[in-house]
Amino acid sequence: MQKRITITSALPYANGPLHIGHLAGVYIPADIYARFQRKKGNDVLFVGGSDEHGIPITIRAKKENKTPQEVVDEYHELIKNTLSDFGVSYDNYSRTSAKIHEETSQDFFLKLYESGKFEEKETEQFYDEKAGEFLADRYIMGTCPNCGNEDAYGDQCEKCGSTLSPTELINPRSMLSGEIPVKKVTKHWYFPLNEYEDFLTKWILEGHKDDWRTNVYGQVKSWINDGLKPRAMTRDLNWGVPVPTPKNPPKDWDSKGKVLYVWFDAPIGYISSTKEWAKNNDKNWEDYWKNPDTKLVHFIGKDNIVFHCIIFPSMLKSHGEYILPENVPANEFLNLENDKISTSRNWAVWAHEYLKDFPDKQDVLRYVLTANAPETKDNNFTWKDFQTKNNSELVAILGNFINRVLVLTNKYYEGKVPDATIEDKDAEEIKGYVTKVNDFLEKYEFRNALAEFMNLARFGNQYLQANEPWKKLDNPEEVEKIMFTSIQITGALAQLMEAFMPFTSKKLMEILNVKSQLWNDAEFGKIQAGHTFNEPQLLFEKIEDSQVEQQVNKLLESKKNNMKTNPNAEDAKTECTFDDFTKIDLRVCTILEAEKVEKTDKLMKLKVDTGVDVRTVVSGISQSFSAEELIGKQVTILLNLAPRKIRGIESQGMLLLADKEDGKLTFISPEEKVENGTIVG
Ligand code: B3M
Ligand code: ZN
Repeated sequence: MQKRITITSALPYANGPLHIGHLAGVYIPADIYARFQRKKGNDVLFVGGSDEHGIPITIRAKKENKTPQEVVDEYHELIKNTLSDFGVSYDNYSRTSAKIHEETSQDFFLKLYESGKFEEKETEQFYDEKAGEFLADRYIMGTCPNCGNEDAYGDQCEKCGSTLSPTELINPRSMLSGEIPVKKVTKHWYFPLNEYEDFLTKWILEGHKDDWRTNVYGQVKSWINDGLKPRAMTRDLNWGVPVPTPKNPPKDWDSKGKVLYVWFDAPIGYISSTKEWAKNNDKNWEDYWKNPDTKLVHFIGKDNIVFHCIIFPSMLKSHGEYILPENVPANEFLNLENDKISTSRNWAVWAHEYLKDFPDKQDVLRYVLTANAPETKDNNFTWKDFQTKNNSELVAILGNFINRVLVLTNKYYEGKVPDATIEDKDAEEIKGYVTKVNDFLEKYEFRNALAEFMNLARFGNQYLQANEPWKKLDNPEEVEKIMFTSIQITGALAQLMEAFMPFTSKKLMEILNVKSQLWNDAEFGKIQAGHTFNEPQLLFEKIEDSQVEQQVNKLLESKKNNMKTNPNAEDAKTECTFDDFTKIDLRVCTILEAEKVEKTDKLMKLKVDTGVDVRTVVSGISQSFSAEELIGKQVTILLNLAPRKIRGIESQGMLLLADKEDGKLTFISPEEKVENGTIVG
């Protein structure tokens, strides 16, 4: 019986590109599940979109000296295209700066407001008098009370991971002006989460203790056991969905300069994305959010569990017309080369850059990120393992088996499937793998499902190796049976592959000249006698050491840059020895005369007293100094630089200069007057 399933994936902040952690944590598993459920013949709606509000956006805007809208416009496109390039098969990918989202989240807010679900509270919030703005938690920095990290944020300490509130910070300071923030009274609308503890206990702790992942269940349990508190669902910010004014507002209503808390509006983004899709496809969006027969599944990372399992469901419950998620299969985090992926430290494999370096290898990354998925604990991605999984699994097991079957079918039967039958035991074996893959996918266990898919390929290799058709050519019937069986395994692999590696599955189906089949099709994966294949092609190719080295070096470059205290500093040159250093002769000298070199815009001809002699030096300093101000300056000269002709003038030596931030030059000079000829060393 067909089911209706609404599948959502966390809305990535449109403040930067996606990296492999996003793909592994959320988007690949969500897409595998959506493709699988479509293949099961279910009515699937798979929606996503960009999360375009919130502090991460405004921080990026400030950093890049852009408006928040400019930031989200840039990254929304990049993210949307990247997800599409990786085959993430959304029915709709929207954005929370869209009008339909503003309307949907404002309507949701007003429904709760008008049914008296909010508590209005005046509180003191940190306010930056210099910037004239209230400060969101993330805009306040200070010392973490738990670990002493002086750059902890008002909502979280990234060093020790503790969740903080601004009042807990020691020596709080504003990220906008650096000033010490003051406390100022402001009113906000609070959602009384504490009133939903019983509902959440019954719905999750009792109702989902067996089918929700332990990492999710455990986090929800500890949140509930710690006691839930009312949470402000509005903020004093100038970027976000404006707090709507009710039809008959109270006299003292004042929502000026206030917006919806990003975690109030963002999950509603799933609903607005659904409405946008429904409008474009002449569907009824409420079937996917309000019909109790619809199954709702949220794909997220572990840092979003509280919002998707406690806050958003309580909002939906409070609203009263919505269904609740049946499961929230949150992944843990993926590390990169044994270090936490970090945007700020550029310690990441950016998804769009991967596609530039490995064009047409989307499925290799989909495969590796699924095989290594951090489903129950943090896991690690290394480029060496990426190469190994590609070469020794995709090429050597899956690709090798399929290629042998195609080549032998071509060789023995000119690409035509022989008229034979498969033994029951072998048909059962294939069916067994199909069932295992199905059952694991139904339980959101994507790693195990992929492993069983690969076990079917292993079974194929073992079957061919054990039956060696190439040694039984004197028994054509036996060879026909062996090849027919191997072809059925290949047909099943092509169908099973679709959810995990859609690009390769499409390519293989073209070679096999078959169509995508529904999972419960009695002929699932079967290829009939007499069917003709198209020309075989290799499905995978080896990844060379040099390709891996290139990627590892990219990361090492990042690591080196991360150590730089000044990101603009040039990399250090190769090491020199002390002997090398003793070869150069640096001296203090005094400029006696200076004149611009005719018909040049930078050169000055200088007469300098080096203590050893008086000599001429040509230097490109006339855009930084006037001739007058140079006279009498004590500067440093590289005395024993071989003389060279510059615009016809012999220049003997080189003055030491440094670039200033304004692009002008400054001399390297002794702090006090010293004798000309003094050695610098
Ligand atoms: N924008 C992504 C994050 O926390 C956040 C998800 C919203 S899902 C409604 O990284
Ligand atoms: Zn800390």
